[in-house]
Amino acid sequence: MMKKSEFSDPFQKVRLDQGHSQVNDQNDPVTMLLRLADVRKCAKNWQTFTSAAQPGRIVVPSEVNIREVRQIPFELDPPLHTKYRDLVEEWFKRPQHPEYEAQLVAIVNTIIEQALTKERFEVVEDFALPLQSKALTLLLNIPQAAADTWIKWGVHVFRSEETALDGDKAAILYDYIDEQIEQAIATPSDDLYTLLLNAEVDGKKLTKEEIKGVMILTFAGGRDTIINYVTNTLAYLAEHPAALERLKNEPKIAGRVVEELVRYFSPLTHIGRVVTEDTHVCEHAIKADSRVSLCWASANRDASVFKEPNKIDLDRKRNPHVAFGFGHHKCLGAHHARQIMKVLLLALANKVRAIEIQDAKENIEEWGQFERKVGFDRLEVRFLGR
Ligand code: EMZ
Repeated sequence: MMKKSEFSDPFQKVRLDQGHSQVNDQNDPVTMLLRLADVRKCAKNWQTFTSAAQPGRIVVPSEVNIREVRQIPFELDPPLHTKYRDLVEEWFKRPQHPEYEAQLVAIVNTIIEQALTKERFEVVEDFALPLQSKALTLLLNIPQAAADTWIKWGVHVFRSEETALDGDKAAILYDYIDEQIEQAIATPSDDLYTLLLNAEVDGKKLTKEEIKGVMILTFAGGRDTIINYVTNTLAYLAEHPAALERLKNEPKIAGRVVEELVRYFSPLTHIGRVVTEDTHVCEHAIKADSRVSLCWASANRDASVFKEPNKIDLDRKRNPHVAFGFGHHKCLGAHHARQIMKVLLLALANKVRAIEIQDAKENIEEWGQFERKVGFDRLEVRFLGR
């Protein structure tokens, strides 16, 4: 039987044979690019593979029917992309500061200690979601109590249990952000909203719509991805208690372990681009105005780059994965995500001796012919303390 923490690679054969695959998405088909070299090449070539398409169209599944706001800097190309990104680049590096890390350690320790008092608990709702939400208050630099509201929204901002794309649900986030922007105008502080309100591009203040675009991305981009990462990590440690021991005895390997786990789990399967002119990828013709996707999850199992790609190797040295994307659009939240992951691994290793999986329901995405496990809808576990 396959282990709960095993994530097989559904793309392997097609990646080798063809390198690409067609998938329908709401009648706006997508050519998935599956090899690491191609994914990188296209990620760099924004002239031919644009992110500045109709808002929502570079996301797979497409969000064009549920939103009009452009997410910034995600849905822009250089040179404009660079100007907006520069406004927030330093802010998004704050997670590397020791004070930020210390605050994160406190959040994570509290959540683990609470979990240790329970007979069993459900990881997605009762561990990963609160962890992600509370950590996000640090990134925004606002009081931790704000997380209570966000936790009520559930795992994904644009998707719900009932529908893959849920406009009503998105409206909750949109209204919330509108309100927060008004509040920051009335009462400036040292949070991300105020930073954006004071920021200028080409000598002009950002519009409220642009600020909203940055904030939506901040809320949506690091939500289900972090939650998947956290949940999958707990499943992995449950089935590999030796890894917990090793992290306890050799905390300095934590950074490397984070990279290997994120490569293996690839919490975000792919991101799209819209093709601006007729072109070719792996000898395959792609028409102007059609969509491609850069399949990070497939690229991260490319055997021409990663030795034994389907194995989690805590000592992997060469690991040029693209789980956080590649090139000028590479994940802005990656410093925050990596810090969460590292802190989580070390805190678990210090406090938890073993994790028992009681019950699990896998979350399987369907992309045309591919079925990809991305995480869990539900994971019931028990922590055994040290
Ligand atoms: C978009 C995307 C960004 C999209 C880096 O990924 O994350 C998805 O979860 C959202 O649905 O709108 O923000």
